[in-house]
Amino acid sequence: PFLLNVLENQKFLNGSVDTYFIDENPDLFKFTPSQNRAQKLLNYIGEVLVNGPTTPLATKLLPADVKPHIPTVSQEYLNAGQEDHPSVQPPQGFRQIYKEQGPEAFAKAVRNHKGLLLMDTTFRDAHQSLLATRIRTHDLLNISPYVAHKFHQLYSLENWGGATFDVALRFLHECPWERLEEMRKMIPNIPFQMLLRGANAVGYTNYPDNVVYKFCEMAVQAGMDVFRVFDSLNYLPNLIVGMEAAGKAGGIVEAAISYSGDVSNPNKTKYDLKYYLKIADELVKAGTHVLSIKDMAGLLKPEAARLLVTALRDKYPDLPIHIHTHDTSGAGVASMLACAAAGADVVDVAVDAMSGMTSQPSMGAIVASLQGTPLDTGFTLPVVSEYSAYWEQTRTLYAPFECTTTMKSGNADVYQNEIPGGQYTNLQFQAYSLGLEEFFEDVKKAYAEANLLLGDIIKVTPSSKVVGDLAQFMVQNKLSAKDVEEKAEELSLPKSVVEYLQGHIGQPYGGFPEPLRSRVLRDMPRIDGRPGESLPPLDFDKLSKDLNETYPNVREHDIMSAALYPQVTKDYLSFRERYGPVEKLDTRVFLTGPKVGEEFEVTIEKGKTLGIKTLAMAEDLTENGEREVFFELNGTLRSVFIKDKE
Ligand code: 3PY
Ligand code: ZN
Repeated sequence: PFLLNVLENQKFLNGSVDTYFIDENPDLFKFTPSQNRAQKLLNYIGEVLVNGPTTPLATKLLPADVKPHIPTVSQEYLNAGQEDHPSVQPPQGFRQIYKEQGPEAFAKAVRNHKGLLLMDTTFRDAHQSLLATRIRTHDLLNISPYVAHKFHQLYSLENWGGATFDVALRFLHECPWERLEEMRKMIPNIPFQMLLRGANAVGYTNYPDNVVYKFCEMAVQAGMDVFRVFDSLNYLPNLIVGMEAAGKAGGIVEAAISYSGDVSNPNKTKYDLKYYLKIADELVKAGTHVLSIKDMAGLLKPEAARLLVTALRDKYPDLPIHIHTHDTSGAGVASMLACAAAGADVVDVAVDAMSGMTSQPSMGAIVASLQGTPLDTGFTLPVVSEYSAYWEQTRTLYAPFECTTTMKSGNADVYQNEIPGGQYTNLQFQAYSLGLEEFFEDVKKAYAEANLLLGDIIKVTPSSKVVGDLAQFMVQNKLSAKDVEEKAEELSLPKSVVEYLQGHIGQPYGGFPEPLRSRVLRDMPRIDGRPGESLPPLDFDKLSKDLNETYPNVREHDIMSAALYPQVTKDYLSFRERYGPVEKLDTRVFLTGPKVGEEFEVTIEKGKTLGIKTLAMAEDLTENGEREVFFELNGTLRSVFIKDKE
């Protein structure tokens, strides 16, 4: 069916049009296809079949042709029949305590708990580190009932924030807010945790304060509970904005200190125990409910873990301590066991099939190691293994994004270069896809030099990008650290480096490097305090008006997405309008399309399932350069015309 736009025009419908109406409103007389979701999805599939993937695949590997086995929750649950609204409720978890009694009671319950608690990062950091953040809502929701029923003792499930927000919109063409709400429906009992980049929210740059506040408010409404708040320079004013935003929204505030250096090495003096204890003190004063150490590069060796956690435990006997790490060197399990022994309440793990290397240490390994001890996690290996088996199969759907195409093992060289997990994977990947395997070795060395040039800074999104950009610049231009220092005035350094030196992301501990800063900036403007302080508040009403003028069906969530990622969100809205709910497709079909002759189902809403069969593609193009693709949709013949871009 086709609709004339004019039939929706109020002026026209009121009859108050004059003779100029048609000339002044040519758009109203264009035909716009008003398609249903099924037809849009056929257009999407046709597009992928004719022109290839709509999201760039990172390697030549293709998604496996498997349908991951979803483990059974329980017989009782199956008997009740419904997967999305089971009448059999999952067991109670820590979320009930938080929702009924508030964040302080939650913190107390965590602290009083006897065994070691776990946060499962499988839904966020694990795939951010191993699969370029590409895991789709579809595959998360399939396993969600199992998680709710079998992992109800988790401290939390990390399933949002960090890079997931951006990647969902930009590459997966799906709404991060809907993902959150859908997971919440299926997992009512386990606290959800997100990574909030302080004043950068889930972006790469400082936002006006009102954006950060509203973002947190909406996140809590959509089902978020625990906010791990960090700042990429451990810059307190930025951290505090994030903490206040999360706290005001009613969330559980988990302020995180990003870990760098090595507190077990007396020669590494910049980030010593005193440094961490001082920040901890500030975060406690600022009212954090839980204290977190965020070891984003996996530098916290077992002995350092023992020293740091013991010191924090002694100083704050009543405060829950939660440790995050990456297993890049291979020492992750040992370190998390050391943290537990020293009195940490919670450590981060990823399910076995999604663990190791630049991801988190293995859940199964930690569970097994503590079984029968006073720190027993309460999980059993068969349950972990079933969960892991699902992810082992699911992971093969994401073969095009596998870090293991290039990364074959852990590497303890991370202690020398201090590259965060996700960035380590990215840099290696980049080097290999440029065909410059040795380039990665050079970049890693340059990364360490660039870090020292910039003053030995904390490195995590976005400060890690500053160091990474400088390192690549040095390798590409064959510059030593000394060259950069001496030629700083003539070099056109990466934008991120210049902006960092201007103070755009905050103030580094120990100050900016001199004379480098003055040489680079000369008379350029500098920001001395908190960057967000000088940004005018975002006008949400105006943004809403602008979006509604161009896009139909704009929702409140889309407006917030646009506040954070203006262009990415506009592209997403256009895509959604054209291709419908692509997040409902199976991952292989979404990425590379079905095979000709293949039959598959898509459930677009509860009780509404489409049966689709791809019949054929026309050999010849039409006069307009379009290719006809034939389908059977619920038994009826349909076809779509797709512009062939070849
Ligand atoms: C992120 O900011 O996304 C991170 O995971 C930092 O470690
Ligand atoms: Zn991490």
